[in-house]
Amino acid sequence: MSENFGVKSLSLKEVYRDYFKIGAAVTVMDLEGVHRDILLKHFNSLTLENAMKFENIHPEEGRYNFEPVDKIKNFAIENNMGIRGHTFVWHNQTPEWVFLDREGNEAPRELVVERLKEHIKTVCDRYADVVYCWDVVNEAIEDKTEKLLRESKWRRIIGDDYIKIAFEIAKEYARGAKLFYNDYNNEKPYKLEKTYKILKELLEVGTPIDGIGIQAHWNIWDEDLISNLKKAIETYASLGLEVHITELDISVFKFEDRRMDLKEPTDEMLELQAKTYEDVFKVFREYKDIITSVTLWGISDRHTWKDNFPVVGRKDWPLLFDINGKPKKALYRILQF
Ligand code: HXH
Repeated sequence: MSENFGVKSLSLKEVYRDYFKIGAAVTVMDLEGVHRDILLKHFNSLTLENAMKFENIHPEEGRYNFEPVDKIKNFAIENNMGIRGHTFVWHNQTPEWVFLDREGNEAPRELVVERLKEHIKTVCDRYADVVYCWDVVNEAIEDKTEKLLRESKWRRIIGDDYIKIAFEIAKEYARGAKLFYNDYNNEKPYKLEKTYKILKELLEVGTPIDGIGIQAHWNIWDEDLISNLKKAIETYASLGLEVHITELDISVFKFEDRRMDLKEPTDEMLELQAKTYEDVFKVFREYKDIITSVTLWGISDRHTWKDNFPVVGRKDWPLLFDINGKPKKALYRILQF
């Protein structure tokens, strides 16, 4: 009898029912075929991998593209799922028009704030019945230099208080959905320290932030991961914040590794990956009073944004299901504990 006997029938969302929501990042294509079946069996939360980003949902002034978002919303409602809204203010995937006036010069502060308000109001109103939290600001913290805040058009035009302003606008229109600040590497000491500082200051001046999203784009070779993660969760909890794991995937490559020769992951990699998933989910369960949602950044290894990042054209295998949608070792390890 295989060691997986019995575990095959288990469902992630059922196994974790008393812990936290289990989410996946999706495109409309994922609502069909094998991915649909996986979503229905294992997940109770969805994030739109791209469709809600500013450049997709609001490509031109006065024109919104709601169609793919509505499809996913309807699928979520039909199947009792919630949506993690992603994202309003980000330095990437935001169209140029937001920052330009009618003459094509840099727009004044008031115009940019007004546009953000209209955008947040429109999107919040349309999806209020299904969205349980919003990534209000994504990736605002600088990670290359000693500086705290990243340079961006949002910051340059609105000023250093742009984060507070974005949360205040979201608070006004989000109708009770939780408001999150989301970033990557924010469990690593160098960025944890900066993030703690920024969030503490924001909270002290009354910014309505409910939680922090730890993106969790991790890999199987990081020996400090578990200790960093625990420290980060405790640090954020000390500020009274909820924690969401928002974009979990566990690459088989170290970030610096540029190798391009692999046609499939090695057995050693798959075992290390299973162990890493097992270890991080153990931490998630341990902190279930702080962590309220865990989202995988994709469904299966058939397609993942890691296929092109950080090495363009290289395949990666960072998720819980293989390229055919079959469960990997890693899935079984987090279903049985
Ligand atoms: C996320 N960014 C986004 O939140 C999500 O919306 C998107 O779909 C995928 C990933 C992760 C990310 C962050 C930084 C980055 C690339 C991706 O760029 C660098 C990271 C480290 C060092 C240098 C650049």
